[in-house]
Amino acid sequence: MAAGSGRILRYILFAVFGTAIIYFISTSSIPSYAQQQIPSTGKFTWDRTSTQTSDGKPNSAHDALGSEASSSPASGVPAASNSQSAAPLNGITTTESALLSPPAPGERVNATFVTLARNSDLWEIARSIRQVEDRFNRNYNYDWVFLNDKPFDETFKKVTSALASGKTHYGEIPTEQWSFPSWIDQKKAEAVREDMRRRKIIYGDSISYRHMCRFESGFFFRHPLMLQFEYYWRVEPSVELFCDIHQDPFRVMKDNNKKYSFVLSLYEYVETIPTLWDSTKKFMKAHPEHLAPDNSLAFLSDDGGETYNKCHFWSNFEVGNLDWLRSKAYIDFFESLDKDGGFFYERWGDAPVHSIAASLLLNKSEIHFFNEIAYYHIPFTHCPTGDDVRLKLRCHCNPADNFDWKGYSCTSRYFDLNQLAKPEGWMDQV
Ligand SMILES: Nc1nc2c(ncn2[C@@H]2O[C@H](COP(=O)(O)OP(=O)(O)O)[C@@H](O)[C@H]2O)c(=O)[nH]1
Ligand SMILES: *[C@@H]1O[C@H](CO)[C@@H](O)[C@H](O)[C@H]1NC(C)=O
Ligand SMILES: *[C@@H]1O[C@H](CO)[C@@H](O)[C@H](O)[C@H]1NC(C)=O
Ligand SMILES: [Mg+2]
Repeated sequence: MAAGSGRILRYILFAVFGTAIIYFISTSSIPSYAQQQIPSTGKFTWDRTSTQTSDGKPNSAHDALGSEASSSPASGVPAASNSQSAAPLNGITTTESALLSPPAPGERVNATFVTLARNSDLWEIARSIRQVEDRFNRNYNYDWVFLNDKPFDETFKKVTSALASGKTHYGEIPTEQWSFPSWIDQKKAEAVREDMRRRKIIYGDSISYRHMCRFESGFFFRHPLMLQFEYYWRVEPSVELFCDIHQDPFRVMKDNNKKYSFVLSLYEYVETIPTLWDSTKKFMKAHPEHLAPDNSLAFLSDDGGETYNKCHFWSNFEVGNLDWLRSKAYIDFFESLDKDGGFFYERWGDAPVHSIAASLLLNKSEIHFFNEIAYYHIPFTHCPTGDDVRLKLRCHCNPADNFDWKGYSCTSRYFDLNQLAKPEGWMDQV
């Protein structure tokens, strides 16, 4: 007994002492410049930022399809509840983030980040948002659209709104865009999944992965929340950015008339798309009017279009033009593929679908490679070739990890096809 209460006493003393130390550290470590910046009105800088994040433009489109018109808990009252809950934490106040990281000059493009995610992806997408913000968006404050086949929960909205510097929007996906179309034979689709499960094909037995790929192929750009934008940048959970981004990628796209862009390219896993090229050829025959005169067919095929070489741009990173995806050419392509059923009878990914579309429907000059955006999505890294670039942009990727010039990348092909000079030093990385 005596020994037990002695231990309890020690715990209490330790806790009190520890709390005192933490209090001392937290109060004494506020830099003096930060204290000077605390507005005397008692308003904190995050009151302003959370006002921005509470919801998107009050637009009737937000109410459609169960998308959350107001991301703040007090629905319909923009600017309200988020800031109230953000009471100053025990003497820790935000420094004036706008002063530390002032808005970049120049006009913003009509653009947004877009993320498809589940509530359970919260902490993985939080990492991605933080990196995108630190490396770029904290000076640009572009909006961020989150889409989900289920309603986002309050925690997801609270955390992501706090991390994003622009307005955040949360939307639900209509059921018909996340389910089997009427013409799909469910028994046949089930047999395919069972077969792919036995053959251990990645995501081969997953229904939700197929809905995801179909949604990213044909619907995300038509969601009501996306209609108000012209350009998008897709961000997935657990991606990394290794360099500062000094040039607004949306601006690069717009000013140079680019419609689609990539940082990594590779060969697709053929088991997932055995008949995708047959469907593509059918489309090309039916719609020759949609093929761009100066297209990149040679990126996709080594024999003038007879067979597909499996090259595709990796679509977990994309900066692209939404109006192009909403064009008749793209929609006709998607609908033609969708009717053929390969999203369910095989496991067509949105990466080859977007890539084939970009290569056939766009002129070569409309597809852009962002060398200066250093990026990682498991298991591949794009680390910019060129020592100068990496130092100037304060990159922290290891150039030896760069995938661009390795044998399984298609990026060399893209350079050759477009007669672009490869960055100096590429030969050392082959
Ligand atoms: N809402 C929702 N998002 C999903 C689902 N499955 C995947 N995603 C999202 O779709 C994207 C691709 O999924 P991911 O698991 O990263 O696939 P991978 O990159 O091909 O391995 C990510 O942004 C995921 O958060 C799902 O069932 N529901
Ligand atoms: C942004 O682009 C969308 C789609 O093209 C368009 O409908 C909208 O009017 C544009 N908004 C502004 C402010 O230009
Ligand atoms: C591609 O370029 C040609 C001229 O070479 C032009 O007529 C055509 O409109 C362009 N197509 C697209 C999709 O931009
Ligand atoms: Mg992913």
